[in-house]
Amino acid sequence: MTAAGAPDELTSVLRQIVGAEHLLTDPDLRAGYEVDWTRRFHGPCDAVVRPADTGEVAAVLGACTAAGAVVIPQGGNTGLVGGSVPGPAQGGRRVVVLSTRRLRAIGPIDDVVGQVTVGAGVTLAELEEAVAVTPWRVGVDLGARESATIGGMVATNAGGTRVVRHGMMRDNVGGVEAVLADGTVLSHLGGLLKDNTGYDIASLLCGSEGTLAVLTAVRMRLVPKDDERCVAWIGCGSWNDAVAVATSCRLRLRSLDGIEAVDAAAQRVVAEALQLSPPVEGTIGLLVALTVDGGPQLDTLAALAGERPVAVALDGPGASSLWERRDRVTEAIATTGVPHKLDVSVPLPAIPPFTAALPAVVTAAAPGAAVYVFGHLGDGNLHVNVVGPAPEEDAVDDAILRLVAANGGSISAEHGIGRAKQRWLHLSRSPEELRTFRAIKAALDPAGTLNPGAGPVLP
Ligand code: FAD
Ligand code: LAC
Ligand code: ZN
Repeated sequence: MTAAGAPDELTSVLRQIVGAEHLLTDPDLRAGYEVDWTRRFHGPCDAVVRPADTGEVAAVLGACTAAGAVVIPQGGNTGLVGGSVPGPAQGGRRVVVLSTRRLRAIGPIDDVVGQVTVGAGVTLAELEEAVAVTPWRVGVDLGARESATIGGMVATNAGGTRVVRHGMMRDNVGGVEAVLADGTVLSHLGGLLKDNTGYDIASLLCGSEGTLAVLTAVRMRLVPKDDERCVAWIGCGSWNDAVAVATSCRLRLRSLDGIEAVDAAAQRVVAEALQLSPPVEGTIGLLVALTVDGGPQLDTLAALAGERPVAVALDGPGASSLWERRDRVTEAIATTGVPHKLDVSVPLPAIPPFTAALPAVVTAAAPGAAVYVFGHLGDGNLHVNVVGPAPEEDAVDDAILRLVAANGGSISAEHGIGRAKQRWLHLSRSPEELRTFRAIKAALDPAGTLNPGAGPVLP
C-alpha cells in the first residue's frame, strides 16, 4: 500500500485479516473517515480497516506495527478535537484508520448489579435501547448519542449532561478489554465493585484518546433508571446570577442530574437555525434537570428561581422540548460555519470574570468573529465556540486558552486534546507530568503506532 493506494504487502495482509469488503482503499469510501465532525480537522489515510472482533483488531495492530504504519482508532467520529482522523502529514508513514464500528456485540444485562459488557463500537443510543427494558440506564448522556460509540466515550472520558450526578465515563466503567499496538490483548471485564489487584488499566485508558491501546469491549456500570424527571429553564440576568443559582441548586436539590447553561448568542443561533425559540427571557438560559421524588423538590426549585422567569416541564414532550434547546446547540452553531470549539473548565467563582473578559479577548484575536458560550455549568465546564477565523488560524484559540489558564482552569474539560490542543497542553500540565505521559506511551506503544500527533503525548 502506498499513498497513491497501490497494493503492497501490508494491504494484502490486512485484506486477509478483515476480508476485502472491510478494507477500504477507494478515496470515495475513505473520505468520510478522513474528516472530523467539525470539518476543521482532516488528513489522508492509505486505508480504512473494519475488523469484526478482538482477534482481528489484534492481528491488524500487529501487522501495522510490524510494517511501521500509523493506526488511528476511530469510533463514531463525533470527537470535537480532531483526534479521530489522521493529521495532514503523519511523518511520511503509511496511515491506517481502524474503525471499531463492527464491534457491536451487547452481552447479557446483569440485572442484579446493573452491568453489561458491550463491544467498543456500540453507540450510546444502541446501548440505551438495549437497557431500556431493565430497571437500569446509562449514567452518561450527550447530544451525539446516535453516533458516539462506547469505546470512543471511554477513550475521551466523555462527560455530558449528567456528570453532576453520575460522574464522567471513568466513573461508569467497570473494566475493559483492549489491544496494545503489538497485538497483545488485555482483558479485565469482571466488573467487580471492589478489586484492588494492581494498576487500574481501565482508568488509564479513560481519556487516552487512542494513543495507548484500542478498546474492544467495555464493562459498563449502569445506574438506576429515573422515576419522573423534571426539567426547568430559568432566565438568569448574568453569569454571576447563573453561578449563584447553580450553587443553590447543588446545595438544595436532591437527585439533581445536571445544570446546563446557554448564553444569549447561543440561544439566538438555536432559534434561527432550528426554529426553537428560547423558552424564557434572560441573558443566560439555565437548564436544571432533576429526578422528582415528590412535591417538595418542585417547591424548592420554584423558591430557587424566585422572581426570575422560569419554564418547568415534567417528563414528556415538554421536557424533551426544553432539553432540545440545550442538546442541539452544537448542531445549530455548526450550521453557521466551521467552529473553533474550545471546551474548557474554570473554578465556579472564576466563571463571571472569565466570561466578562472573553468578548474583548476574542475581538482582539479575531475581529468580527461570533462567539457562543454554553455548557455544563454545574461542572464549571464551558464550551466557548468561535465562528469566523479560518480553520487553520489559531490566534483566537491561543488567546482564549491563555485566559483559561490565567483563571486557574483546564484547557480541556471533557473533549480531550486531540490534534487541536497539543500546543497548549503545557498550560494545564507540568513538564514532569508530560514526561510521565511519554514514559507510559513508550512502555505500551514503543513503536509509536497509535495516533501519533494526537492526544496527551506530545511529538
Ligand atoms: P471518535 O470521535 O471516533 O474518537 C474520539 C477519540 O477516541 C479519538 O482520539 C480516537 O482515536 C479515540 N477512539 C475512538 N474509539 C476508540 C477505541 N475503541 N479505542 C481507542 N481509542 C478510540 N463530548 C462530551 O464529553 N460531552 C458532551 O456533552 C458532548 N456532546 C457532543 C455533542 C455533539 C453534537 C457532538 C458532535 C459531540 C459531542 N461530544 C461530547 C464529543 C464526542 O461525542 C465525544 O468525545 C465522544 O466520546 C466521541 O465518541 P466517538 O465514538 O465518536 O469517538
Ligand atoms: C455539548 C458538547 C459540545 O456539551 O460537549 O453540547
Ligand atoms: Zn459538553
